[in-house]
Amino acid sequence: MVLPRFQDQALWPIYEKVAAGSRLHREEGLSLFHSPDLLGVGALAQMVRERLHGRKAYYIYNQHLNYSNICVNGCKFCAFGRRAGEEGAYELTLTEIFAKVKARLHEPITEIHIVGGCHPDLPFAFYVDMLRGIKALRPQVHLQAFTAVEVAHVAEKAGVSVAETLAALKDAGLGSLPGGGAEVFSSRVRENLCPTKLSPQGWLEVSQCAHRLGLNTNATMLYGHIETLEERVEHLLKLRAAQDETGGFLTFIPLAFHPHNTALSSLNGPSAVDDLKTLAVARLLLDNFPHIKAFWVMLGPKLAQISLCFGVDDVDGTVMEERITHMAGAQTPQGLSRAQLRALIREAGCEPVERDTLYRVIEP
Ligand code: V47
Repeated sequence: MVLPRFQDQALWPIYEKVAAGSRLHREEGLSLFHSPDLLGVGALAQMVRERLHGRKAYYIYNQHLNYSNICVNGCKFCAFGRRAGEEGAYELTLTEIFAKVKARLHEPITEIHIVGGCHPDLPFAFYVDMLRGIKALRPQVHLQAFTAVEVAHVAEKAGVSVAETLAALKDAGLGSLPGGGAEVFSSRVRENLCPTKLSPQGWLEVSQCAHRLGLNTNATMLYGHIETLEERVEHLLKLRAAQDETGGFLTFIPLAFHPHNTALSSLNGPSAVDDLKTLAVARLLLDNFPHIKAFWVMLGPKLAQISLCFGVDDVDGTVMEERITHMAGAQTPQGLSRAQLRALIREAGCEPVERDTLYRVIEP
């Protein structure tokens, strides 16, 4: 076996543990974040990525659908959310939502990713009817819908438990939950940026409740704003502990903060080195997560491509219409074609594999 070369000699003890398949701890997570040796950290993450997935890199043919941006939370990092009645607030009707689905029925979409805000007064039936109606139009599609924050909000408004809410949504066609709304599990950060949002404990409870009902979920971390590296490591360790208990997380997606049009517009957002290191450290600490995704819409296709050499095995999908990141200043395209995704992956020395939401292989 060829030994990696490290500029940072402090990486050697971590290498020994990664080679042995041993679990890394808090201090090792911090050493990785603090290491100046980006390529060394990336090489460690690649050892894990290649052990799990070889040269495979996944993508999906998906459609994003943001049904409303009206939200009671008013998070400082968000350029998408609006209060009801505020300029720029929107709310699609069921007819408009179904029209967006109908407009792309000719495409081989396998997943519709549905996210909105915490709307103050949409009735429970709206969410159920939306899922049922989309399923009637596209029976085979997987609906990855509503973050844990939205689910808790809908449950509270309807006066029913989270378990009952998830069961009703599952009955209407819900297939899994996207990973949004986790932000950073730090009370210091949340008191400052999103004091009224569902707590970290609440976010984890909804996710674990979904797992117990047989629904997979994803997990995210919004980084590159006011959080510390210690708080990032804490976030990853909390996710890892939750996954040890219920095992239903499929993918972890670090979300690179985009400051434009937000209350934090004086910040710069993360650097490319920070993006790559965060993905690599996530691959190393989250030893019980099958997949690490680089969401190309936030990172840009070029950095998402490079990230395939830093522990990442998934670049998300075709997308086609994305509002959350673009309203916060993303300069990336609205979508990528299947051919573009495959070329991007192949050029990074990986084998492109089209997947469905549950990572079953699709032959294109
Ligand atoms: O919950 C909000 C984040 C999330 C900003 O599960 C921001 O596969 C950056 O969760 N800059 C929504 N991020 C997106 C999301 C997601 C995306 C792609 C795939 C998956 C998945 C999940 O975006 C929000 C919030 O955490 N966000 N504002 C911003 N200014």
